Amino acid sequence: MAHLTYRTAGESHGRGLIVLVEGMPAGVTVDEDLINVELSRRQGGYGRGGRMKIEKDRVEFFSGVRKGVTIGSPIALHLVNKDHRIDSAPAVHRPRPGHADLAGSLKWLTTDCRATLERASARETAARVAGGALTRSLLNEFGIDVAGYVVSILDVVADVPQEEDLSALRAARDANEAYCPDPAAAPRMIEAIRDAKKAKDTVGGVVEVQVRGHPPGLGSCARWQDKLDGRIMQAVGSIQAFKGVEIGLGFGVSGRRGSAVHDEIDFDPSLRDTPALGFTRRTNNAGGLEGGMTNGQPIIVRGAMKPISTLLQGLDSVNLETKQSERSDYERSDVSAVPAASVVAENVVAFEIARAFLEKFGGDTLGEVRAAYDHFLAEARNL
Ligand code: EPS
Repeated sequence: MAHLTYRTAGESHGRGLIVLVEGMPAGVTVDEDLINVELSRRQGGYGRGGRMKIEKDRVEFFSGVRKGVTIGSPIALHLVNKDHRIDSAPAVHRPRPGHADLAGSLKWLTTDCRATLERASARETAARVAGGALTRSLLNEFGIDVAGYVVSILDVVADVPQEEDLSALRAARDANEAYCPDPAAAPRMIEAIRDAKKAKDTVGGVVEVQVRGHPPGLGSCARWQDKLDGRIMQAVGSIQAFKGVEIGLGFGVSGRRGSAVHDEIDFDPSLRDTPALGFTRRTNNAGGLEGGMTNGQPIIVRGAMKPISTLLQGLDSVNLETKQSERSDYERSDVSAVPAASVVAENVVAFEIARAFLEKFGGDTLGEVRAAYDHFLAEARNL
């Protein structure tokens, strides 16, 4: 039986994008609308450029699904690029500092950065969102909820209320183009993006993802490769333009004593039927992960995105053909894609949760997965 994995293919201005998801059990009813909603959220958010008026991302299933239900075979999803012109797009000789342009051109031994930038482009994140959103159909079967949102743009920082469930947070997030659940911060974030655009500049920010409703024991401390915190960090840290990932208190753990970091444990027998099996914590500085495993508390992950490296004003660079100093090339681009990146982060984290869930409870069919899950919970409640 295959482990849950996915891989993507496609260039920014090639024919389209493909994501191949292997290891989904048979019998999962696929919520195609959910995938398309996530794809269109990813295309939106304040700060996007002209490209998003051209594309209208909708997923097309090539394989693995029959009558809307998974059949256990590899699932290939396809997204079309309307702006398909990779063969006629101009060469790029002046690498943008911060972009993959220079490093990739040196790696692939070319002076034309287009060979690199076409694949390095954040267009690829549409495929990652499609793959992650597909696994939400499985997570939803088990009441596992995931939400991503923006917590800061430039120096505007949101105050995010910690709620019992994620629906209020999601509703507040969806009410503005900054994808920020703090209604006071959202307009100031939009202003920061607008000001950057006027200055022919770009801005980055921080996104956060929360997971609720998952059981304890996902991931493992037994092998470094299986540590779920490490996997989540790779998933988020590999999103285009991300430079930092934190779980829970993150870097904040280093500046406090242990007594102010570790989340003290209580037990409430009336909560035995909840995902945390009755164990409660007074704080959640661990962000739901200890020893590379879920501890039953909400998972909280943050990722920092740098400002987009394509600046209308350009930056000092070198022409790779002549080696003369010149300003970097400008291509049509976004001023900020932080709101969009919150959608990407949400769905790549969802994928890692689904992967860890199937490693613990996996089977060929949804029924077998459910039986393993129910069995585990029954045993755990009897501890
Ligand atoms: C991107 C540059 C822009 C963005 C693009 C990512 O595209 P273009 O160069 O065609 O104007 O719009 O993002 C997407 C296409 C997408 O779907 O997110 C880049 O250089 O990374």
